[in-house]
Amino acid sequence: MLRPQDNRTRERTSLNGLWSFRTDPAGAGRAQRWFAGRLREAVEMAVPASYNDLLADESVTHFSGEVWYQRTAWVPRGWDGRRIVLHFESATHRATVWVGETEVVSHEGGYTPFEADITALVEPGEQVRITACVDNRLSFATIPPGVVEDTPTGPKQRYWHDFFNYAGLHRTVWLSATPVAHVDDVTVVTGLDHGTDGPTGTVSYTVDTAGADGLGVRAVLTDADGAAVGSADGAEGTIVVADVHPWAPGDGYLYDLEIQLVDPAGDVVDSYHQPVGVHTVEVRGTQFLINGAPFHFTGFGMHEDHPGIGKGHNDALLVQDFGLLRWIGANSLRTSHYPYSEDVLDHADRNGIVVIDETAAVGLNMGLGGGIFGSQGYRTYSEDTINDATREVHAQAIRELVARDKNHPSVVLWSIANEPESDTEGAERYFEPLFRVVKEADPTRPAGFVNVMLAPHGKCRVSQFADVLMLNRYYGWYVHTGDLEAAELAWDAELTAWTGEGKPIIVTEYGADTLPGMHSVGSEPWTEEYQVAYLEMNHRVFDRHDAVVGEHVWNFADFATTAGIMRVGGNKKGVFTRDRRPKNAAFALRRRWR
Ligand code: GCB
Repeated sequence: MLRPQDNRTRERTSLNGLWSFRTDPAGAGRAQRWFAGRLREAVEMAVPASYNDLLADESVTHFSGEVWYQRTAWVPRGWDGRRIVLHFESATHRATVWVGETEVVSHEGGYTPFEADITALVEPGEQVRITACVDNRLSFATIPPGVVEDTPTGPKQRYWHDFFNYAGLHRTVWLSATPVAHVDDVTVVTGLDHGTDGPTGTVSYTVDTAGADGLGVRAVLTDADGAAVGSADGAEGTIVVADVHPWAPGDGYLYDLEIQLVDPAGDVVDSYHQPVGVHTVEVRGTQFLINGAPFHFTGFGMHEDHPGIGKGHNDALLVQDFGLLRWIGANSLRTSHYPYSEDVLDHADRNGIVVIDETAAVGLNMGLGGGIFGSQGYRTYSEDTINDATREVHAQAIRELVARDKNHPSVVLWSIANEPESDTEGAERYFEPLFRVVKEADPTRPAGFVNVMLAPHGKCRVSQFADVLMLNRYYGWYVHTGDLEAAELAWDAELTAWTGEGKPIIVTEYGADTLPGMHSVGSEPWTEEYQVAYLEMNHRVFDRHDAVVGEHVWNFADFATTAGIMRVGGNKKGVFTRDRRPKNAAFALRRRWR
């Protein structure tokens, strides 16, 4: 599946804006065929946005179940004879879509795109009714997992991850047109040879087409100024780029690879433009190499989270967040804990920000938090909880993530899960096949998962499968709280043990909750001074170990969570507040990273 785009053979029109919306507490909408006509008793809802915080209505904020979105759209008159596609960049966590009265697609998973060919159902120049039923419920058959428990006050959604279960249509919905004979997919792999006369690049591509009998494929590469660089014919090929300008951290240089479908007369029937960053990624010993040079990750685990819009994508806020990343000297981010909007990845590509790309497999750990983040009394891996069916859904989530993001030069490492239970036999059995899935989907990039403190070195049974060790550690916060000296000793000892694995280590989370404006001359948790001292302690530990090739503070900004006694107005480990004002720690990090 390719993201819709405008070019000489394709058009797209955004369906963002105000849709009709209503919750369906009784779950009656499907049986009553709410898609078959105008959505009754509806209010207006913004797309893209989470619906939770926009209506000042608790029953919507904490709604669990199906909600309905509907709008009409004019199909452009010029689209006669074209293949017309309805494309959702995401619907959290699953959706069924109707065009008129016809069900056209269902999709599981809240953070990857899906689409339907609706050519047969629409008439160019006429209006069409689009209805989407979006379900936010999590179960043991979803990624992330959750459970809806029956309680005396009704069913309640519980889950094991530490961020609010925002839901809705978070990203753009497109109506798009392509030629009937079309480019269906493109995969690009690049190479670099550091010769004595300057670097030479290779751009290898594979193209899938549909309805294209009798047509040929041509690939044309141009540089950022539009100058021709090279071309190749055939559905697979390699273009050599002499004196290449590599894509590198901090230098988001992109070439344009135009994939053309050409008829025997040489006319272009379909075209797709794929941005290409020529670079290489490699793990060698304890080093993480980008373009053959050791790379040290500085930056954050982030969230798609803003006041009002929740997990809705917004370009202005994207630019603001990346402005702050640049200001503070961050060269990278992790898409904790789900695939982010494709606009984020495009922006990272263009701005040379390196990305660790994560699936939504978070909270596969029922022992974590002692029930603080969710429900107690479950075993993580069992027939009734995380089981073979969950693993199938997880495998599909990995495949969809790689399929969507494989061509982004910013993506250098796949994270297939965050903090799963990883110290048990069940964990080993669960994860081994998933590492095969990610390697099969992308043999070119390293892959790993994010290890939790409860599965330290010597106990973790999953890190054996990972190319890179990603560790989340809270020495000085969740353990040795307020005692940074003891924390430093313990952390250093654990890290020393991990370095024996001979793999690169990225500390993917370290952080301390901090109330902005709270100060102390002593070593007092929750103060701005403590956050700074905590980070400095961590940095002393990292700097003693060459195998530590990355430091991602948790979190970039404060973010919304579910209610709990551990959270005061959400998670406060942000270096910036939720409205992006710096805490003292931001200046300390800026000094270190710049
Ligand atoms: C973690 C999780 C993250 C939490 C964080 C915390 O280990 O990966 O999702 O928000 O800890 O602040 O407790």
